[in-house]
Amino acid sequence: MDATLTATRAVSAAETALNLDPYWMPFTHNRYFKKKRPMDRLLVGAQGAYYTTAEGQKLFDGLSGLWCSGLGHCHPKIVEAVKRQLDRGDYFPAFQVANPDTFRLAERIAEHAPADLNRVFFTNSGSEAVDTALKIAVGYHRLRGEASRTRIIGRERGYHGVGLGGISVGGMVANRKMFASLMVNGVDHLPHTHNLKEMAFTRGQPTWGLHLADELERIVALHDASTIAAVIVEPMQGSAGVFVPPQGYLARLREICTKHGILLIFDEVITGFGRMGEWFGADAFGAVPDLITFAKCVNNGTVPMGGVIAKQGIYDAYMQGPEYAVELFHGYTYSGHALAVAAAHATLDVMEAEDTPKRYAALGRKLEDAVHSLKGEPNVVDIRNCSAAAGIEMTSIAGTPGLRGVRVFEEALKRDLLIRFTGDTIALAPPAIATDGELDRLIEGVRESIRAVA
Ligand code: PXG
Repeated sequence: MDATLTATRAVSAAETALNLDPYWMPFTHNRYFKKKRPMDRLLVGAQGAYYTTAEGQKLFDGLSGLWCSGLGHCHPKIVEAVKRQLDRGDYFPAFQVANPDTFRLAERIAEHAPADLNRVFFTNSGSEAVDTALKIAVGYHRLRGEASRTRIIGRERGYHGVGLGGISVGGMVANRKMFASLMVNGVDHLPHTHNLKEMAFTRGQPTWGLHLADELERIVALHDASTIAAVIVEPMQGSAGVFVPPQGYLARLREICTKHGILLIFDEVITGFGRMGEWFGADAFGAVPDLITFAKCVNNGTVPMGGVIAKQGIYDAYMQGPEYAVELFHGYTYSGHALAVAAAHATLDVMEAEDTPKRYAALGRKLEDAVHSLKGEPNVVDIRNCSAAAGIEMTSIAGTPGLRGVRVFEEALKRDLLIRFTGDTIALAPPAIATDGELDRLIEGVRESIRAVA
């Protein structure tokens, strides 16, 4: 027997006795998982575009981790950079001192960011990035003598992480309804832009829906611009199931925000760092926000990292009062953690050398054709795609919303595919390194899985 096989079996035996009870799994059906003990869902290895399960099964990574590992897992250059960093230093405090590599990373991120978004604040997650951006926006207006601008406008079906700010401006009911008493005051929401009747099976950006950006004018008229600090949207709504912005929609939001002195925040936690075929969704969709939040692909998901990129004018507004005093009372113990910074430098090295955004664009063109070939499969009511991301929406099994999603997910696992489902919608976001053959297998596996649950 070969050595790898022996090792795999040994791991598997240990996992069989695993106590599943103490770990409260995030965004997971805990009871179902623990009752079922799915060995094909215990992941023990990650290399390139594949995971290895406790049973030794190889699973293709259909969502690039959770949208974060676009260059493939354990990229040798990133692994090497993190290991090298550990030889030099593990942790440096972020308050009042800093590691020079953090300054260098901010400079590199600013170079890739659109227009004059050139001041970078580091966090450890997308949720923290969102809360940070909201605070920066509200503080900015106050510092400029417009303290009445405190409202934030989000969007229905938006996902901005799980911080209290993020769920307040977010628009996913399940994430909000339990925590109403904790929500930030003074939030309103734009309507979401998805409409099955008008745009089902659209390739790329829908032509219908631009008028929904004008709803912002209505909201501004209702509350008065003098009370509104910022609008926050994902350029492409990822978590809700890949909702692609209608043509011209984001540029129209930009126009309205500018007209009323409202800051525009693009939450680019998913769209940042290449997936949209450009470095940022702002570039891909032709609209420049005032603040960008990022996380995930900034360092290929290797070490937690997120952040906010601000226009210089926003940063400058904070630079007042005595010079010895702190300007922004905000930051995290692990802001700009040395290992995350090292991983990010290596990630940017790879992305710059290989022009990763272009690879995503090329992958996206193939994904478009491939995923739309699923039209006509049982229960499929919509297929959406946007560069290297796609959503396949299915009807619910009567009376049990979300169950079809679970079942298709499980069928896909049997076919060596780890895909993502949200409700009864499948999301696909293969890594930039996915080959044509892998893309074909992904789509054919999804097709078989959908049929198996028909
Ligand atoms: N903003 C956006 C736009 C996101 O997509 C967050 C903020 C929060 O990031 P953190 O790092 O705090 O999780 C996200 C996260 C999915 C999926 O399956 C999406 C996310 C996370 C996990 C799963 O679509 N997005």
